[in-house]
Amino acid sequence: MKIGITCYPTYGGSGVVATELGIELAAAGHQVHFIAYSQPFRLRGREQDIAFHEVPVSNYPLFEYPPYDLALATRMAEVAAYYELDLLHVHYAIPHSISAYLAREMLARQKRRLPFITTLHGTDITLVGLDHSYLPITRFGIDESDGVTAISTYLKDKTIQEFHPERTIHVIPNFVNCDVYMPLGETERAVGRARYAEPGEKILVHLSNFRPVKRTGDVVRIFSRVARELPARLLMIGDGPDRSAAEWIAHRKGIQDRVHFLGKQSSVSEILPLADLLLMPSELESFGLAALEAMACRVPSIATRVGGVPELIEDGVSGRLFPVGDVEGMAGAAVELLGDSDRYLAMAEAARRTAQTRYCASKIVPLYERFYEDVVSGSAAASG
Ligand code: GMT
Repeated sequence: MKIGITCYPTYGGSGVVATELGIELAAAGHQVHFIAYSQPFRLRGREQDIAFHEVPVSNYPLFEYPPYDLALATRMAEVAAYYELDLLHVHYAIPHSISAYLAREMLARQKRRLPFITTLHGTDITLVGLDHSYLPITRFGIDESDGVTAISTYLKDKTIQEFHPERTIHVIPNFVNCDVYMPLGETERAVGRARYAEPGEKILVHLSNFRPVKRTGDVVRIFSRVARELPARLLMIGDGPDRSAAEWIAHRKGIQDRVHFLGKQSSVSEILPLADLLLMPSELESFGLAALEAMACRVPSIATRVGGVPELIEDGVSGRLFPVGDVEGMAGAAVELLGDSDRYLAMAEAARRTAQTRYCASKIVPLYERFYEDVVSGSAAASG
């Protein structure tokens, strides 16, 4: 198939899922065309058989707000016509589903068919979509899509509850390539860990776009309590608006030499398996992709019991879950787990097993392929 994919190409889970999906689809023999304002950051070096089409947005002085969604619609229609795309798959409803709708209508005038699928990821529904100025158009984008998927049952239910869409929403969970995200051998792991920690020190990791919803301040506070009990380091991967606040907390607590802010990393699969635990104390996660990537590397998470996270992590089995803001609880659980090697190993194994048996790319990507075929053939359930 010839598939166009649009996503937010910068740091963020929806862009990561879209990019990894494009990579998997290309590996399965499909022709993949990314259409976005910049090259998706995880694509670098892995772009074989994948085309990238940049969306130029002209900034005419009259435009106080350059109309990206219109430029995107134009580029989508062009790319679809020039490369004879079978369908468009857009990640994150706003504004991508609306641009795809416009592109589909433009092509319909040329008697060309361009169905589009919208995948809902999280704040497109729970935050941005619920904003009164975006709610009606988000619902319109969902209902006009030829197929809609959500990355967790939580998000599907939330969408139905808040938007009452006419369109059926299919759950296709996020996935991880278990051959890329995997535990390292003992020697390789020891060599990698030595870059960040002394022998005998534990390594905790956090991976996000450092937005308020991720509660990166809690990450540092949890770590600060853990570091009082045992020798440990914290790796902070990513960047975003709350990074400097997190750095400030680390300094204020006097643990700045134990907290390593690594910034945006394109190869997180090389860093995650070096860690012992991942911290994800988010206010809300519709899925929690960072936790899944860590689980595939045999790294369990200490996380919050929010959104779709309990679908991914079974508390006490493949990780630990706590209420939002329960810094003490999360720190206590981390210390307990890191001090009990039998329990830790059982949990780490369960985490990897969950990733392999339920969320491996080889299991999930065929669900997308089947859905694409249904949508292209017009047999996907239209409304529900
Ligand atoms: O943060 C967002 O809401 C946007 C999105 C993104 O682009 O980073 O994240 C969401 O999608 C990820 C990938 O499907 C999920 O793993 C995240 O849980 C989800 N974030 C939230 O729901 C807050």
